[in-house]
Amino acid sequence: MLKTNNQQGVALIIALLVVSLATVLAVSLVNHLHYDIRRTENILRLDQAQLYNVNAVEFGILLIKADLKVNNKYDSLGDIRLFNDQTAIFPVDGGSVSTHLTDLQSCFNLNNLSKTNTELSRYRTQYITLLGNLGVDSNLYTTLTDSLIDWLDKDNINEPQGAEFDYYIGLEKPYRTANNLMVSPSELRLVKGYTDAVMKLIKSEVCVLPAVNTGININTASSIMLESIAGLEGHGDRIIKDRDAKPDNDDDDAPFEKAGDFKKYASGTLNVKNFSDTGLQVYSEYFLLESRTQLGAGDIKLFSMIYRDNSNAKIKLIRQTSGAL
Ligand SMILES: [Ca+2]
Ligand SMILES: [Ca+2]
Ligand SMILES: [Ca+2]
Repeated sequence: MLKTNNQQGVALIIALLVVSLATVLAVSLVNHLHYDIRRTENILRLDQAQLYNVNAVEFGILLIKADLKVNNKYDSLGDIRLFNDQTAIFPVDGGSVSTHLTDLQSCFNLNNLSKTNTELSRYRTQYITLLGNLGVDSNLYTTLTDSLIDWLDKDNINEPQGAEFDYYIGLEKPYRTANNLMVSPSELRLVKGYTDAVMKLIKSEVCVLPAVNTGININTASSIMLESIAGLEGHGDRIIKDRDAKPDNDDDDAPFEKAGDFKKYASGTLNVKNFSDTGLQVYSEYFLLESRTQLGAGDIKLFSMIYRDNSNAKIKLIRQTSGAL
């Protein structure tokens, strides 16, 4: 009798174990199912967001094209603002899509310091003035300029205060010089002398375009950038007041619309002697279009560098990244 009771007890424990195991399995299966549903949902959301982003870029490109073909033949900060106002935020089902345009010819193109640039010496002088305007220590001017020229030039021969292969290969974590045009301004951090402190001072005014000898748009350049141009020292704020189309000044209160208008203005209104407008222009051909889609938990950003040929409004998508450009 005792033996039978024991057997019944063991059978009951086994039955309970089986039920518990089955419950654990069932819960685990349900969890997996929930997880799979969530994952599929996220993948679908992400695909949807990516499609919205592609459309946002297409829409942005259409507006950039229309600005030249329909709106005007020059580019001012007013044009950029108008673009950004028009494309601020579009509500979509479950989220929003937005685009933001930046002019890439208001900044100093680091690739202009390439030795393939016939205007190198002028850009070298402008770069040094710009470093000074941005508050960089004057003891660093030559090192920062020479090492950048060495980074871009094909040879392995040092500029007087530059750096080539032998310098970089001796570092704790060695690497080679690019000896080529830069692809991204973040590459500058690899070049001798470009410390965090220097980068912080200059990053807002420098950029990297996939070409050399690209001009500066005097309708969009900052006061600091304008004052780095030979002859315009001390005139930055005045130029900004005169081009902004706000009635706060009597002189030429509108963006400069044609090549030559600025030269007349600098020589006449600003009274700059022997002013040269080489490398200055009233339009832009390189733009950065940032598109963003927020959908549920998904937040997708796309940075597109866009080239718009000023002669025929043809558009070329130069580079696209999901991080910073
Ligand atoms: Ca325009
Ligand atoms: Ca080199
Ligand atoms: Ca060199």
